[in-house]
Amino acid sequence: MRAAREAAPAAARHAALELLGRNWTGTHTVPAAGLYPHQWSWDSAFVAVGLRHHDPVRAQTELETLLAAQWSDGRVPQIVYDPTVADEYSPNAAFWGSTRLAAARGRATSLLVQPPVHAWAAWLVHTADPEVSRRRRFLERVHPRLRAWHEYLRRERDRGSGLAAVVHPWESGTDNSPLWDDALARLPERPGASPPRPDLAHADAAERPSDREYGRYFWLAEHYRDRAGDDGDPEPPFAMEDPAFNALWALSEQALAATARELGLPAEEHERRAAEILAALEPLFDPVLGVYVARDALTGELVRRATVSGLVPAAVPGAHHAGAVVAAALGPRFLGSGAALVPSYDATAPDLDRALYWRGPAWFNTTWLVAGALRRHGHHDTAARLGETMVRLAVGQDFPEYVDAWDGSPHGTRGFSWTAAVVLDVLA
Ligand code: 2M8
Repeated sequence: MRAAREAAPAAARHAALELLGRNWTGTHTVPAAGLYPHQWSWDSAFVAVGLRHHDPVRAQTELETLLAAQWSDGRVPQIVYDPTVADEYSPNAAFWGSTRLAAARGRATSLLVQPPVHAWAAWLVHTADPEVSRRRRFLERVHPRLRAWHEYLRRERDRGSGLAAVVHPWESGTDNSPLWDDALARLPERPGASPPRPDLAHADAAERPSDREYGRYFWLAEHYRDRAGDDGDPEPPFAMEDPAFNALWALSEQALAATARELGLPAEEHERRAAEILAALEPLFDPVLGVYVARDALTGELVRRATVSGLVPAAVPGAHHAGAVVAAALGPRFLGSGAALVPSYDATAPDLDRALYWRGPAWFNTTWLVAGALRRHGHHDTAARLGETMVRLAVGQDFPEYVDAWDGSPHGTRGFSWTAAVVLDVLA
């Protein structure tokens, strides 16, 4: 009996490691073969966090590979294109043309960014095996790059509020979140043919953003590309302050403080910056919804919708309204709706879609972040239940990209790397 109980986690671990092994290219892990065949920024950070328990050197390499593609202005690109992979993802490297830009230092990358989880991931990777980390001088090597990345955000993306704005929905990582609907509706429809959609060969169209959304994504991407990714545009067409992006930035500043202490460098600057980001997040707290919401940096308007992004600040030590957010996570809009995992969007919203990407389904990385927040606030049983459910739904269904939050049925692509990484962390 005892052996049978122990065999299940071992088998789950084995399956997760096996998948991550298949998605490993020798230098980095692809989010999923087929749908996402290159290196993605925040995916790699989650992969490193899961992998650190089993292969700390590979976890370090994952982050080092990504950071090697950092631009001279400090940005860490959303996608690092693998030149050996056939042209099956859109937009492709040629679309962005980064290799013609001096700042990209010859690398084929997207011009956009993704949530700044890397300093936090690097710190977690270090703590999993400090000896091997010190021997490889891992933190010494990544620290200057991580600092430059945060400098980029502060210098180029803070429009005066103390928060970093995303200039494209892809930068939030929650591409078609309802938080972006109104801002996207202001953009022109893209004229001409609809953009290429190779993603639809790998996932059901009903579970991916629509052609209309893709038209606007491409319009925005072209706009940014035609300015060579210059953030100096006084009137950008899209600039949104996302609660999860900024909460994760604060968490990463806290991790940079810990990293600086480990390296014998001054840490106060990072502690102060983390506190400043948390303070700047305060106006985004919505007392009625009990969650943080997004703000349109162009109009100053709050987008009063409850999404999983608005729960993420509760995962950051020192977040001011963490208690209220935890209550909201347990309430009818999220887990109190009877959901097995944390839905990406308000369960009481009339436009919730249980199968559509970031408009309802549960994702493993965000559920894991919320589970961490629940544990931090004493809800150990609920956090443990979420962990068990994540392992069961991931391993039993070939590591889906996302699932129906209520019945657990799989959606999106399968063999998805961060789903496996989260499983490894839950089982560690
Ligand atoms: C999804 O986003 C990409 C664009 O970056 C796409 O839809 O093609 C998002 O879920 C994002 O958070 C994730 O990093 C990426 C790769 O897994 O896929």
